[in-house]
Amino acid sequence: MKIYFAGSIRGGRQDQALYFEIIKQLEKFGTVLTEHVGNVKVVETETARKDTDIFARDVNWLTQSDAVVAEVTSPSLGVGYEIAMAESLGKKIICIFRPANDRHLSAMIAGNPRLQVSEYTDLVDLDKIFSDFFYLRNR
Ligand code: 6IA
Repeated sequence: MKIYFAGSIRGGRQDQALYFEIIKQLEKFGTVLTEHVGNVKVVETETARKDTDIFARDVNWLTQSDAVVAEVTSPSLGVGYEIAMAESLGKKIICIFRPANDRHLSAMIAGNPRLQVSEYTDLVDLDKIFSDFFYLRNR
């Protein structure tokens, strides 16, 4: 199972430590192609790469992936774009979101009946959400 994990980069890195933990959890279910999303140094290490190379590499990985897991709590243009592209490619997709009073998920994600959006508060919730997504939905 090749998993494409999408999380905010230029949209804001406030959840980076959480992404790192989510990626570790996802590794129980398959190979995560996009480990850099959880890397504390992604902004420094990736600045040497050209945006055109980043885009081409990510689209290639997205195309190869079997499933896309998108953390959508921090709004990110790149993550939204990846979700739409994954939908067009017919990928298995789950969006995970941490609700809060001052946070509202975009209607373009929350209102799409073809997307599974799962709300969570912590990593313990994600364990069950991911098990259901990767195991139950395959049967
Ligand atoms: O719009 P955003 O930057 O928040 O988009 C984040 C999403 O786009 C992630 O899910 C990644 O898959 C992808 N992405 C955006 N930027 C990069 C990147 N380097 N390297 C790999 N994937 C990326 C950008 C580094 C830059 C801040 C210097």
